[in-house]
Amino acid sequence: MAAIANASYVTYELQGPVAHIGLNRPEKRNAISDAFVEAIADVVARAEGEARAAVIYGHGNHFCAGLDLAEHVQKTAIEGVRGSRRWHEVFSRIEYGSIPYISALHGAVVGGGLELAASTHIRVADHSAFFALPEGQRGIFVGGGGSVRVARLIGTARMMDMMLTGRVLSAEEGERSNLVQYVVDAGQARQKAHALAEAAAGNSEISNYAIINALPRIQDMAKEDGLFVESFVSSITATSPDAEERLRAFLEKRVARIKAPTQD
Ligand code: 1HE
Repeated sequence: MAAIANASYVTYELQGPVAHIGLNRPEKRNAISDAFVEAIADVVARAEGEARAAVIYGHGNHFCAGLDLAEHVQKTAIEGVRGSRRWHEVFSRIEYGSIPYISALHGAVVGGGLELAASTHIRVADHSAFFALPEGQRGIFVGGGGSVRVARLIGTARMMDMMLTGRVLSAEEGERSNLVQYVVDAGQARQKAHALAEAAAGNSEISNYAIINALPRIQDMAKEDGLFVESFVSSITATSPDAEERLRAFLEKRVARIKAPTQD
């Protein structure tokens, strides 16, 4: 039977153009059950309809402990396959949606939690964050897209090390491994993710759509195919009225120039 979404597993709040999606099962370290996946699907659909960007974060001391092992222990093979395919569907809606998702990571970002984070477009970790793929120790395998998304982020060699040996990466190691793009002080990840989401929300919608949907697909293409597709995406994006107005705004000096980064 299909799981029914339970709204209390996820909090949702719109802050200006940015939807804040909070994983909300802290007593089980935000472990993701079937009903929890449906709750994520519901809020993602809502965010797509009304927000220009979204932040995903965890309530409590951890981002997410991954798959609900208590529920998983009783599954048959076909139930496991269906469950995994549903995770793929929901996480693909995030990865190939029309708004950017920024994950704000703290505490455990483990197994399916790391797979969820890998489906977002930018990852911000605070210093408390740690990353692990304990599937090997649990006698299972990644099933939420990790073999595709995590492997593309950090490379198969690093992922194999994590899965075979149980290696746990710190926030800094995560940044060095290309798993996260920002590391901030403890407790600051959501705030930083919000600032990044607001910045992305200010872009042209069609540019964001192209960035989110074309970049990962082009990465999977042969070089010449990627270059060909890039020309079309580039041309279609540039012919939007929004692009014309933004280009004119630059030429007429109505918008700020790019500035060199300041040290913070
Ligand atoms: C859980 C889960 C879970 C916690 N499923 N119930 N994921 C893992 O192998 C990670 C397993 N969890 C942990 O290693 C730790 O719980 C944490 C490092 C995340 C947090 O430690 P801690 O000391 O803060 O919490 P805790 O005491 O271990 O857990 C609190 C409760 O949450 C406890 O339940 P309680 O009834 O005894 O209070 C735990 O049993 C429960 N809990 N994590 C179910 N994951 C699509 S395929 C993806 C495959 C995977 O994700 S594999 C990785 C699974």
